[in-house]
Formats: sequence, structure tokens, C-alpha cells
Amino acid sequence: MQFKLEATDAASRARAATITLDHGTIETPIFMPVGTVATVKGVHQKELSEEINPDIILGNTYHLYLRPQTPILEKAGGIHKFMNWDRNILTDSGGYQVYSLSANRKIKEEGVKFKSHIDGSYHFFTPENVMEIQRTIGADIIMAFDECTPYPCDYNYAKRSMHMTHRWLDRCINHLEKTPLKYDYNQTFFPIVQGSTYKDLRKQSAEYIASVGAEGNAIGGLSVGEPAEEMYEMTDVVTSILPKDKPRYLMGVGTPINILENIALGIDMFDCVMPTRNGRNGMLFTAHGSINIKNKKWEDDFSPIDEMGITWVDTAYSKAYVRHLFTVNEMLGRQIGTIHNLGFYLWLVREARKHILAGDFTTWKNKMVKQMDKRL
Ligand code: PRF
Repeated sequence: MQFKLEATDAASRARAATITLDHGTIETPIFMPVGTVATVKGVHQKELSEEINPDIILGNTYHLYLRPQTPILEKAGGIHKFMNWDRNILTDSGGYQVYSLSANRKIKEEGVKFKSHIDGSYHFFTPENVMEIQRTIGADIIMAFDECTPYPCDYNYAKRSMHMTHRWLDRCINHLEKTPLKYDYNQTFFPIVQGSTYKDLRKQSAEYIASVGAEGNAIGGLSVGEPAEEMYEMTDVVTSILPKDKPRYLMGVGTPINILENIALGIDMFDCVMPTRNGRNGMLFTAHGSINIKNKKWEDDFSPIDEMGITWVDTAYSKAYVRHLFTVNEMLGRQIGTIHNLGFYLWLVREARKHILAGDFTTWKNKMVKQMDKRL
């Protein structure tokens, strides 16, 4: 992996950079569309690459391990070939999905025993087997196995959990060294900072994570229900410690405003289900605020869904038509909502990048934050 810092904003910590991996170069800041089960739900790979055009997408170890299961991915020659996506992919480790999805799970020092949300079967994830599974899935960036604490979280629990996440990190690294690559391209490994909403724990975790010297670093345990201001405070503490010459990834964040504020705090990479999930539910993000396309007020509004949108659907379809599709529960509506929202998120991070390179990021960011904070 190669990381090249191109510019840093004078009035904030925002950076523009490139990350080069074996499946291409990523221009940052980047938003990674979520493709949990090896599909960005409802979007063809052709639309994804040609209309939305992200340099990297995300998949989930937890889901892919359960279905189609790792042997199938191995037979396919890895996730890129399986899903016909030849750009970069990052897989999350399951360190979040195990807690958010599985009905009951037991967290122990050895690992996490969990019950599948699909068929109720029992499984055991350890830092070691999660590294092996991610080798077999074959993403370009693979994540450490961590525990994402809930919000609110008792200080003592958060502290014990953070130390366990650090011990799990050592186990991930040890095991990865012994686990050869499965395919003819490289994989890079990112550890994850935890520490809940406690500044001293966040500082301690960031120092520990920085000390292992990985090629990139991630921040977990945020956007789990805490107020946005608290999230920004934690990001601020952590990005002041994580190395400047490596990418920083804030996991599972967030709204368009959260993304701009965290770019200002020095984050380079984001992922979130919000544009895809909300798009499927009729919530459309625009530069002037969000639209609930299911509202009666759009019934006879024949203007394009987003005049300024970058994707084909934005000017091809009217609000009235897309509202109709949602009213009659047609899948095309959900597809249009998803493509529009992803197009918007990618536009937003590309604009941020342009303004960082141009030197006026903070002024632009403040204007956008005001402008987007509306329901249309
Ligand atoms: N850990 C992992 N994945 C994640 C998170 C985390 O803390 C979050 C928290 N917002 C999202 N995805 N492994």
C-alpha cells in the first residue's frame, strides 16, 4: 500500500491524499458504499462503476462467512471475481455485526460465540479465525477483530473491553504473519481504536494502535447513539494522535454533515449504510437537505429528483414518478433512491477533496453544513 498526502487544509485537519492498492488508486477523502453480502443492494456493478464510480467498496466478514460461506468464495477465486468487481474492496471483521445482529453472543477473552441471525446455528469467531476468513474472502483492506462497545457504556466495561481489543489486535497480527495470502494480490491490515466516549481511553487506545505501526488505522465504537458533538470530540482526540502519514478510517459514519465535520478533523475514509438503507426507504439526500420522497407533497412535482445530481437517475426521473414507485412498492423506486444517494455521497467527498486541494475547505464545509441541515 502507498499513501501520498497531497494537501492539508490550513484552517482544519482536513487532508487530500491517495491510497494505492493492487486494485487501483483511491482518492481521499472517500466514502465506501456498503456491499455487505457482496452486492451494493439493488445496484448493478455496471451502474456502480459507471454512475457512482467509487474507488473502493465494503463487504462484511460476518455475512459472507455465513453466506455464501468461505469455501465458495475460495472456489470463486476471491470476492472480486465472485462479484465481478475489479476495484478495491475492504472487509469489516465482524467485530461490529456480531454485536449488532446476532441474537445472543458470549464475549470471552478467547473470542465471541454467536448465534447466526439466519438459521440460529452457533459459531465462534476468534482474532485468529477472522484473519483466516478475511484472507480467504480476499479483500484488499482487512480489519482487526475488535469489540464495539454500546452507548452509553460504563467506564470500567469500556476500559476492560478496550484492553481486550488491544490483546485481540496482537493476536490478529501474530496470526496474520503466519497466514499466507490466498490470491495474487496484496492485502493490508488496519487496527481499530476503541474506548467508548471517554477521552482518556480514546487517547490510550490511539497511542496503542499507533504503536503497532500498521499501514492504516481505523476508529470504531462511534456513531452508536452518542450525540454528534461527543463523536467529534472523540475523533478529535484520536486524530491528534494517529500518524499523519497513514490513512484514517472512521467506521460506520454517518450523515452528510457528520462526514464533512469528521473530514475537518482529519478522517480520510468513511462507510455507512445510510445512503443505501435510507435510499431504499425513500429518504433522499441532497446538497440542500433531505427529501422524504414518499410525502404527498411530491405527488404532482414533475421536476427532476435532483437537478444537481451526478447520476443518470437524477435528471431522468421526476419526484412525482419516484414517489409513485414508492407508493406502489416497486423495486425500481428503491434502486433509484439508492443510486441517487450513493451518487450524492460520492459527489460530497469529491467536492470536499477539491476544496481541500483549492485551499478553501473550511469555508465551503461551513456553508454546506448549514445548507444540508434541512428537511425539504
Ligand atoms: N468496529 C468494527 N466495525 C464497525 C464499528 C466498530 O466499532 C462501527 C462503529 N460505528 C461500525 N462498524 N469492526
